[in-house]
Amino acid sequence: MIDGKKVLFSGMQSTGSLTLGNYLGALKNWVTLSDDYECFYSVVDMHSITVRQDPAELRKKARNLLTLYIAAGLDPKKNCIYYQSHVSGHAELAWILNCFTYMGELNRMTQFKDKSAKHADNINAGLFTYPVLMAADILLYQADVVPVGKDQLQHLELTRDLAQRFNSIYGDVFVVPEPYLGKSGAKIMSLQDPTKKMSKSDENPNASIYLTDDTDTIIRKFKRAVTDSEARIKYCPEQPGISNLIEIYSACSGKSFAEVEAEFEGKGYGDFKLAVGETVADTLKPVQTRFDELCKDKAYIDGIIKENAEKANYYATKTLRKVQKKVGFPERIR
Ligand code: ATP
Ligand code: LTN
Repeated sequence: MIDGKKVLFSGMQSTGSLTLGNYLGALKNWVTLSDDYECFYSVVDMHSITVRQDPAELRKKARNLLTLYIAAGLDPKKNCIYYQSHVSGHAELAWILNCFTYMGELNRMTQFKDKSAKHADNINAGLFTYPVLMAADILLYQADVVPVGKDQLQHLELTRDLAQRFNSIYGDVFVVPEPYLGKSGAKIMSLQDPTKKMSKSDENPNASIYLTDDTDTIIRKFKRAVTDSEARIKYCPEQPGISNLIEIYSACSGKSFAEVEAEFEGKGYGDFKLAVGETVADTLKPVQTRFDELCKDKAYIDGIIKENAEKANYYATKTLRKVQKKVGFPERIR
């Protein structure tokens, strides 16, 4: 608890450009939560280097991501928006937690299996212990809730296990966090392969809608979206492509699946895809406008980066000192 409010932590990697999946599955929900919780929203740049990055690009993407958090509606005065790499406590707690994590637990992580298949030439130890750093992110701020997409539930389960394991040895040190899954848009799929999630690291730019795509690009990508030949607009497992578009349309328009099906009853895929494209473009427009404005105000963004890193450091250090004491590290002499 901070000032009587429950604590919320979440983060996104600064790899690639943010997609509609990130927006509907994460960012949009974050904004609605920021009144009810004391929120920490991190740009997890330390996680990003588990796969090879170009340094200048990484720096730029991290800044864009932090700016997009604000453009999407997160108020940086109310929410702690900061770079993970500016708070050394993340790495320090991760090390300690590493010593409480079993190889078998990490071996079971599906994201590790997927990413090692994708980056077979660079299966580094950081990729393997990635979930431990994520656990450190969350536990460092004593977070009660963690909004994530379904793909991250396994990592959150590990975080809970680590917190409970640590607490059972040393007493109540960590809050055991709960996942928070948003109501709609929980998992947006690739437009080119609707059995795969839409991901910012997908090599095919037509598979994802980026938050910075203009209206024409958005409409073109939806026109090309892979669907089926059933020719009916119905949400069902046999039609993953169309179901994904219904999910997107529903999340952007606020209409239920049944309402969407009724609206497009008897209409063709062409009409539906155009409507989805237009609705998505309308949803993203205000975010894009605000992003462009914010990018011009360097001093404002710099100020937020500095202030919020200090705030994050304050809370992180509080937990870290407690943990260091529990595991038996010598006291600091002042
Ligand atoms: P990468 O391709 O770099 O692994 P990603 O696009 O999968 O990235 P993350 O940085 O891993 O994105 O995730 C940021 C947040 O967005 C997480 O909360 C995650 O659950 C959510 N998210 C990512 N992709 C989707 C998606 N397709 N649908 C819904 N939510 C998503
Ligand atoms: N692993 C997450 C990003 C992430 C995160 C976190 C999310 C890192 N640390 C802490 C929530 C809480 C991902 O790939 N989406």
